[in-house]
Amino acid sequence: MEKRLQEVLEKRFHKTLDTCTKEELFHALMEITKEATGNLKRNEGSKKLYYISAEFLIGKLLSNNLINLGLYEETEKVLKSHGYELCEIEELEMEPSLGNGGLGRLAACFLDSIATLGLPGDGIGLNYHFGLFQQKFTNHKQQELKNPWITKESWLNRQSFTCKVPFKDFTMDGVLYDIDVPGYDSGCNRLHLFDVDTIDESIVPENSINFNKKKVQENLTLFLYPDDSDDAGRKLRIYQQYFMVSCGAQLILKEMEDAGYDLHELNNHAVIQINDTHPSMVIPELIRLLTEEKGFTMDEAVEVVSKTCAYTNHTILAEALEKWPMEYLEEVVPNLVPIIKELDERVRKTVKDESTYIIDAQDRVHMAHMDIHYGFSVNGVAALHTEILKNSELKNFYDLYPERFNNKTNGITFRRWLMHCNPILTRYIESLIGNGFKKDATELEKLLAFENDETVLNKLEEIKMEKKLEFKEYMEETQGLTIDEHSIIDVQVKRLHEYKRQQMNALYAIYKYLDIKAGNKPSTPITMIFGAKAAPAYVIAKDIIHLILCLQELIEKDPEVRPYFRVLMIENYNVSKAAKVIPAANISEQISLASKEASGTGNMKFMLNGALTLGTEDGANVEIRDLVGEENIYIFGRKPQDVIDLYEAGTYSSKEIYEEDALIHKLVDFITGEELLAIGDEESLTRLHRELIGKDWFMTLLDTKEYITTKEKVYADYEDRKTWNKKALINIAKAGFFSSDRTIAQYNEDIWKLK
Ligand code: Z15
Repeated sequence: MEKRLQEVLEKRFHKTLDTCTKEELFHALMEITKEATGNLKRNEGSKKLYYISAEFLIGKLLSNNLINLGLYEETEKVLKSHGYELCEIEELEMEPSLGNGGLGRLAACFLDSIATLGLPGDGIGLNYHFGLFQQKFTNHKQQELKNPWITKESWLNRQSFTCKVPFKDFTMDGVLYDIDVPGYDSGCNRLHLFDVDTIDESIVPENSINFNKKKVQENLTLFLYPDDSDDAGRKLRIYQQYFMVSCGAQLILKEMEDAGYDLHELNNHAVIQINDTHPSMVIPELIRLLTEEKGFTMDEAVEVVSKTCAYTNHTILAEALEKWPMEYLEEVVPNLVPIIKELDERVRKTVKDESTYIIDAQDRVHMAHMDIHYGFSVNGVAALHTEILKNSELKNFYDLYPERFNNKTNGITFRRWLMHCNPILTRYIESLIGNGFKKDATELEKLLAFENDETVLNKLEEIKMEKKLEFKEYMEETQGLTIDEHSIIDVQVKRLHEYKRQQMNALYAIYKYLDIKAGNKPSTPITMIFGAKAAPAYVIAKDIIHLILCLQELIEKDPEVRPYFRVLMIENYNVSKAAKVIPAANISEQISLASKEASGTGNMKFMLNGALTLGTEDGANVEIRDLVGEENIYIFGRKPQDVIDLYEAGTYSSKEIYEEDALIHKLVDFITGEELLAIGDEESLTRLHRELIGKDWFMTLLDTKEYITTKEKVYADYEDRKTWNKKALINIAKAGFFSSDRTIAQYNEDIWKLK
């Protein structure tokens, strides 16, 4: 590595390792890493997976690629011997922001695991130039800026493949950029990102994310839609989706023909995993291409496509299940309209249950319905979620096709979420149980042998302290906030959404603030950390951010409270920041309204890094509890079935709780009390106050009391550090199940059947 680095630095900059700048070093490292990845053998086989997704939240790639190539430690040593830290060089890379949250990050973890398991499988998506917006805080509010992440030199490699995508009034030329995806000690796959050459970045002004929505040729791949689990219902989104699936379908058919396969046997050589409904139009598009260009009859095309496509559902939130008005499709993708109508007709001929039709009585096209009728597999993303799909949300489909339904509990790649973000913990684990866990995550269970070993437990606590100090330094540099490393670090980082109930955590903060004001000082100081982006059009979500930032200001300025209790918000929470805060956390907040969080994946990252979960019986929290046992997790709140029944009955009234419970009344009213009004915006705080009392669709007040008592218990338990450390060790030891290597092995075993 040293020799290669010197060569590249000399050739490109006429510099050496001792004279170059950090930027030059970064560019040399990127070049070497790209070259090494390009030299890897491609994963191959007679059948190939295409993971098609509107989002791939890959994060920075330099360190992760070095890890997967087995070059990380050597590189670190070489840099150190010349006075550099690899982690400083890493900071110079721009973070690709090609995803919103869980769904996009899951796709990125999956690519890593697919490559690592040696399976031939590529990603297909879009190359958004500004990706997801960048978040800034001004006047205690979220401000959105564009995020130009693509630099002159990047991981993107332009390919010669091109294709034509026919819209109603014009045709667009798709061009392809690939990013290599090296597996950990394995072969390599690719992420295919489609783009158009006519994009005009200059139509977006410097300080905003506004642009002319009508100029599709110029704006198609400028931005990722910033809605997470709720839909803006914009035509531009249909343009993006159709562009993605048409390019993807054309690439797939070309690869199949180039390999010499008979397209009538497409399903024997390709499998397409549809990530949520955003890429669902790949089904009618493939049928269109096969019938119009490849001489297939409609029957033949429908049959082979149905045997090739599989659908993953990631949510039960009604607003996230895409339903496009037929009128929109007619205006944007008229070519698909007759095919979608034909697919609907075929359902109507054989199925009685009208609730499963693709086109409903209001002439809207239900994308998920199309996926289920014309795919061979439907999966949920955690055991509880899949049960809810089968028993309530998609019950009518389950009755029709029980054999199509299956569960694939989500996972995370341990390369990024342990080895990269927590090298000291990784090294220590290795010293205890050897390095087998790096290839087989279930070997982490060997740590259980040390659950009563005080030296080991103390060392775990020391490592946590080390990561807190690193995080402290980072927050100081980036936001000028000085964290107390001796405080308990209690973290809720995830997209801002009412169902995730950051507002309930904020009510706890109010409770604690008032409690300290009343003279009850916690024995160990508490630092509550939030990080969250809100969709720009999601008003209440932004109001919740405003509330948290006002609480932060109130407490930071209050010398009576600040030494004991603080509320801090990380600005522009993203993958890189996740990798910094998660290893520093003691408590992982997973407090969604039971039944609403399909899985969650942050919960897995925290447990792997030795934080204890404070959460509801929701998503993968249920499986975490089953693995670690009741005594090593803090579960509270209404149960999923109770919540489902409450919605069914329609009897929940937050107003009643507010009026009958004096404590809750006081906490809610604090939102519009004089302290916060002196800091924040009256309109915003009043709107949130009104929402909590008058609507509270995600039942915050239902669980607030139990949340407060459980959290008090968690903080009290932290005082017994030995027992706490033992719980942390058990969490790490049991995290192996949540490796995405396991998830991907199951997808392959049950759905893809590659090799
Ligand atoms: C998203 O991030 C998720 C679901 C969606 O339907 C959309 Cl549009 C975005 C998340 C789920 O909310 C989360 O529970 C899950 O862990 C994640 O997908 C990955 O499956």
